[in-house]
Amino acid sequence: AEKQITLPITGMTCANCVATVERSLKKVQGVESAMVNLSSERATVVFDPELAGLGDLLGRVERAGYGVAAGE
Ligand code: 9UX
Repeated sequence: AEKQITLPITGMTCANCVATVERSLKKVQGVESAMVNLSSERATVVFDPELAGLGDLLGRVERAGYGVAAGE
C-alpha cells in the first residue's frame, strides 16, 4: 500500500532547486513519485512505507542541501 505525504521544504528559491529536491526524493528506494511546488514550498511524495520511511526522505532532502521544516 502506498502512502502520500506532504513535506514543508526549506531553502528553495528557484526552479532548479525544485528539480533538485524532486530528483533527490525520487532516488529514495520505495518512492513512487515526488512533486515539489515552489510557491507553497511543499513536496508531495507517494511512497511505499515498507520500503521507505520519513527519515529516508528527510535525509535525502538534507543531503541535497535543503531542509524540512519542523512540526509537520
Ligand atoms: Mo540556483 Mo535554486 O543556485 O538554489 S538552484 S537558486
